[in-house]
Amino acid sequence: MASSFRRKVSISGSKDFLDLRLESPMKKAAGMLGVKEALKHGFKEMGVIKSMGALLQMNQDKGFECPSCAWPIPDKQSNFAEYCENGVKALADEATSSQINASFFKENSVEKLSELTDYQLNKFGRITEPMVLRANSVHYEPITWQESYTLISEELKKLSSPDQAVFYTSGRSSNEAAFLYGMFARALGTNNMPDCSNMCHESSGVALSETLGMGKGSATLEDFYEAEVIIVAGQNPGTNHPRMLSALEKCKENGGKVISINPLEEAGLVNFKNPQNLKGVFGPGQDIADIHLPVKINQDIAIAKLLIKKLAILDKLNKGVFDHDFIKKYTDGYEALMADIENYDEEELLSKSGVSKEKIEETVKLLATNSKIIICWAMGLTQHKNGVENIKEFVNILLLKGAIGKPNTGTCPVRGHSNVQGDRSVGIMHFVNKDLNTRIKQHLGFNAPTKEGYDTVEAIHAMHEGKAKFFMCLGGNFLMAASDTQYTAEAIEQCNLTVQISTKLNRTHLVTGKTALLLPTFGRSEKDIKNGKQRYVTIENSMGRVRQSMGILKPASGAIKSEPEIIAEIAATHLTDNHSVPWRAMANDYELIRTKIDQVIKGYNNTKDRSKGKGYYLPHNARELDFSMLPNGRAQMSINKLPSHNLEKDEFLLMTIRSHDQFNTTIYGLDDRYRGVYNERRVLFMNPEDIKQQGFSPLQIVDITSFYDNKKRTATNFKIVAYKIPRGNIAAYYPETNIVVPYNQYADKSNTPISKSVKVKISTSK
Ligand SMILES: Nc1nc2c(c(=O)[nH]1)N[C@H]1C(S)=C(S)[C@@H](COP(=O)(O)OP(=O)(O)OC[C@H]3O[C@@H](n4cnc5c(=O)[nH]c(N)nc54)[C@H](O)[C@@H]3O)O[C@H]1N2
Ligand SMILES: Nc1nc2c(c(=O)[nH]1)N[C@H]1C(S)=C(S)[C@@H](COP(=O)(O)OP(=O)(O)OC[C@H]3O[C@@H](n4cnc5c(=O)[nH]c(N)nc54)[C@H](O)[C@@H]3O)O[C@H]1N2
Ligand SMILES: [Mo]
Repeated sequence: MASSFRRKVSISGSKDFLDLRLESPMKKAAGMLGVKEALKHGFKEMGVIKSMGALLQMNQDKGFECPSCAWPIPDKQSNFAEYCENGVKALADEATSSQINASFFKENSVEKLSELTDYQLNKFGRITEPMVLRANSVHYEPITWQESYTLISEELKKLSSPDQAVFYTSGRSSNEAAFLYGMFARALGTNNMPDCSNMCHESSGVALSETLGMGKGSATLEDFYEAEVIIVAGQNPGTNHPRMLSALEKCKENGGKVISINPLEEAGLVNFKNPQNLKGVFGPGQDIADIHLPVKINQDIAIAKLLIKKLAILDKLNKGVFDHDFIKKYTDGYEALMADIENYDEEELLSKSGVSKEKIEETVKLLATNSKIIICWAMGLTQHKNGVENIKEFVNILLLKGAIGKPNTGTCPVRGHSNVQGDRSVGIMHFVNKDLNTRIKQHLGFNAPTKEGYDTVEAIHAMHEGKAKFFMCLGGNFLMAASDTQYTAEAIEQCNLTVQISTKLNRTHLVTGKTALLLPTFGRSEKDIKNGKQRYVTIENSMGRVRQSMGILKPASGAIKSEPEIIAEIAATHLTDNHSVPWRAMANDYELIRTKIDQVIKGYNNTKDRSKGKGYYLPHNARELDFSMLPNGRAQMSINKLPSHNLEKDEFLLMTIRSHDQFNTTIYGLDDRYRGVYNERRVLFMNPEDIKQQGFSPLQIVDITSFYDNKKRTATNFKIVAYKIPRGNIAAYYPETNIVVPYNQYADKSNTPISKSVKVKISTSK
């Protein structure tokens, strides 16, 4: 599909089918097969020597943090191999020996490249020199670093207000890079800082802030081991956070129980063969989920309400189910919640949830008799219109049980990108924090803007309307990550200049503003040497622990620069050396950046020393049972409504999910091994009864269409795969399906796109 700009670039690439092969979905995750797959991938991309060298240093105290997910390494680390199959794939993808340079771009126009799939684009390998796409050209050509900084500054000077500039951040950047980047945007005068978490855990951030006072999870990894019940809702750890399975396994070995709430029976939650111990390699593996609740898409609130209702009845009969001392001492809203739950009918909740009565009873029993409870979740809860309320309802359960701020309890929004939490902590956010602005004035010497900026959906809208003209991205693949690919492409193409600080080629480099810059940077695994000294950066994991990361591999090219260096040079060029922030000095010496982070960012303290080894935990109010920042100084129970979708007979709820062979928009391979899908991504998972009822047949080729605001949005060419998924629900991979997610449909309060519950119809492809 061509976009409206004069460059004829495709927003989807080829939709030709490959040779799809189907097998039964796997019950077991990882084990030796996982290790074999990982090494195969690593050796192919990086070569044997480089792979082994790098793997020995990944997630170790003196090495680098895995660039894949944000799951923490154990506080008391025992495994010499603290990585997983998908971590190895992420490393191999970054440390690949494939490369592209000026002659590649001379041969290949952006128009031609855009006809390829995202998988093919990523396969070209690392970008090795700065490139520019001039206004009337379809070929990138080389540009010097200094010329690119000047070009950026010239464009910034042309803006009539700093608010015409937008600065996006993906979650793989270090704290040091993100801090400089956020402070540069503010020094320029704008809070337009959308970031990937707007599309991800923003709903968690809002829900947790409103109920518990801070937008981060409270459980630590150590809490997992002796928890009595762990609920995993809307998350696929076997693929997306494989090392989490080791923690769940440990909990089970200590007698804990795991409950999975998911429309799909994901491998890993069913059975896990831990490749890091002998039992897992040679034995039968551990069954992880004791209870699987196959919820219908977006009916988690129905389950949570049903659980609360049944627990409340038991509590009345036999005191001790709820923690009344805790409720009295620390919470607000108990009576209102109990009154509201009376309005719901058990049978109705049960039928909405799609889960059997027996399984609900089993779950109620576990929750009634245990109090060390942790609730984990990811995109299956956040990416809905009611994403914030989904999470608040589960927080209600924890508060009723007094399962907050005590050992082996708490909230666990499992973060995606390896440093997405750190980026937010050190100042990447679109809203205004008065305290932060005061400290910026005090320690960095400038007045930070006081007007709220654009988040992701607002930024797209502003660009589309021509209100934003300059768009810079610190990593990521904005076009493919955002919803409504066609609309987002049109938005980006409205810009005068788009700037991408990136490691590898992706579609956002091809669908660009009038002029585009491609600035190549180091990956996490690469050595960052300045004046003969090897430097490290810091990362914050999903549980709020800050730790050092030092790359060990030779950089992909001598012509690429570190992220802090690129940002500092842009800032110094534009704001000049007279600015109150010593940009260049900070990029020369990261200790200077860390000192400023300690001064400006609350909770960061003596990071230089404390980030060594296992690192240090940032303070968390809920861990201390301090709710003084909330109304009445108490944690807030909340009243949340049931969602309603009113589906017609031929309408389905679509969830857009990840395969086992991708990291977000980076497609490593074409298999989804655990779900039994090989060599094809354009598949649509559908219940066999629905296939029959709609008059389709398995492997038939169909289009998926959504109808919102009187507009049809269609993703074409998907093969139907019969799959165990609730009736009325379908699933297909992201980002191929983003085209049907409307830009203006997102969660209340958090603006997270509704990527897990898009109302669609299915039709035979023409
Ligand atoms: N290998 C690998 N690791 C990754 C990533 C990756 O792409 N690849 N991405 C990283 C990022 S940025 C993130 S945010 C995380 C994402 O991690 P996940 O959130 O696990 O990723 P998704 O594939 O989006 O899966 C969502 C899960 O929610 C379920 N689900 C969908 N709708 C509902 C619902 O309404 N209710 C419930 N209960 N469940 C539902 C789906 O069946 C699926 O199992 O992973 C991170 N780690
Ligand atoms: N429909 C649908 N849409 C979704 C989702 C969904 O589940 N469904 N999930 C959403 C979620 S949870 C997220 S987090 C977003 C992800 O959105 P993004 O974070 O924007 O996307 P990624 O695919 O992670 O970005 C990959 C690109 O980052 C660059 N890169 C990789 N490593 C580095 C590095 O170290 N430094 C720099 N500077 N660049 C690097 C590479 O060029 C690579 O092509 O997508 C969201 N979009
Ligand atoms: Mo994410």
